[in-house]
Amino acid sequence: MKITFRWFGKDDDSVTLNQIKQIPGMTGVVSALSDIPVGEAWPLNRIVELKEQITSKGLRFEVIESVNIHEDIKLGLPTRDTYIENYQRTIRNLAKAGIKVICYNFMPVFDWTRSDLAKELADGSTVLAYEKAKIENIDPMILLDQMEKSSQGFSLPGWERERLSTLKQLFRMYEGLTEDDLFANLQYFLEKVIPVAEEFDVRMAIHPDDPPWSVFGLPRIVKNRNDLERIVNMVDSPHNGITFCTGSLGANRVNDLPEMIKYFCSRDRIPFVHIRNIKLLDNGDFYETAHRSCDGSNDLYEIVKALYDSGFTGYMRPDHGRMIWNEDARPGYGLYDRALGVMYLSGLWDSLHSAGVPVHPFHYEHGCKK
Ligand code: DNO
Ligand code: MN
Repeated sequence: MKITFRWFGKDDDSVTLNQIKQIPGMTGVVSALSDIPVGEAWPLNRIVELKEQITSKGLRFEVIESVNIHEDIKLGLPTRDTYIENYQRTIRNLAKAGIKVICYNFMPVFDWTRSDLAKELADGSTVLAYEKAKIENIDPMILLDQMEKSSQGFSLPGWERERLSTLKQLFRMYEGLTEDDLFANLQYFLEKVIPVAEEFDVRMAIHPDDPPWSVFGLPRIVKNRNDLERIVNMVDSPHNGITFCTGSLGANRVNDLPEMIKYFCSRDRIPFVHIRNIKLLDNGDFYETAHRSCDGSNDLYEIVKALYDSGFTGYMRPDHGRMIWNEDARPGYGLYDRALGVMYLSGLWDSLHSAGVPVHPFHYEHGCKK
């Protein structure tokens, strides 16, 4: 398991590479060129420039999160072919710069969704939270009309006022698009990009939907074992893989995370893992917690053990952390609690190792045992 840390770049992150480097066991950072508009090809010189910033601190840069997918690809519009060609160019350029894994997601319109970015826990820390009632009673078109009439935005990521007209248009375009249509559009994309990923030996790794159910009436197709199985079978190649995000998939109780890890690792489809814990409530709401198994509903010991027993050699990053010790950082992405998460996760890993659980032979440098 290679321990990594997400970094949003020197202008967009309060956490520095010097700080990240001091976390024990840290091998590298996961980053992206977030200023390049979605759909455009990433220029090689920009990738190399970012890589040099990172490697000059003695950290590796082998995972991208994310190269986002243009909505026209998700919608299956005729213009998708140009955007797919750009994506192929990006894959080639990333490979030339030594990138091994590209994380992406296929969620229409929004990335992750929460109702609260700073829910206060009993110890005074704050966390991201999802209250079903707050999200699921919203009719997006009514909300957008209200936003248009007032000068207010809606205080969730993705709902910024500047995006108002795009959002209206996008919601209209997704009307009538079913889950099967979205699966077909993902398949079309994968059939074009996986051969390039194979040729350049880059692993594509789809991130699950967060939360793993439909929000605002939009279709979502990366929610559970069946969805993931369908996706990895669309193009049967280890280069068509998964970012196994325990916090996203764990919000659906039906998902048996250790079992899914063992299964998808046995097919060598997990090059990258996000590990975090969440507390699930009986009504389906959840909030994020510290990483320990006893703090939330995910059994992180069983999750790490499943990875360990699968001979996992891929990349792992702690996912969101709580905001603690008065840190002022991007919600979910402070230094302190994610660093504590790293220590817990590596403690679990090391304890398995010293208990003598056999290490399996690895057939792939950046994935799971075959
Ligand atoms: C949340 C993250 C996601 C993830 C993207 C991957 O913080 O896990 O935003 O980066 O969905 O494309
Ligand atoms: Mn994640």
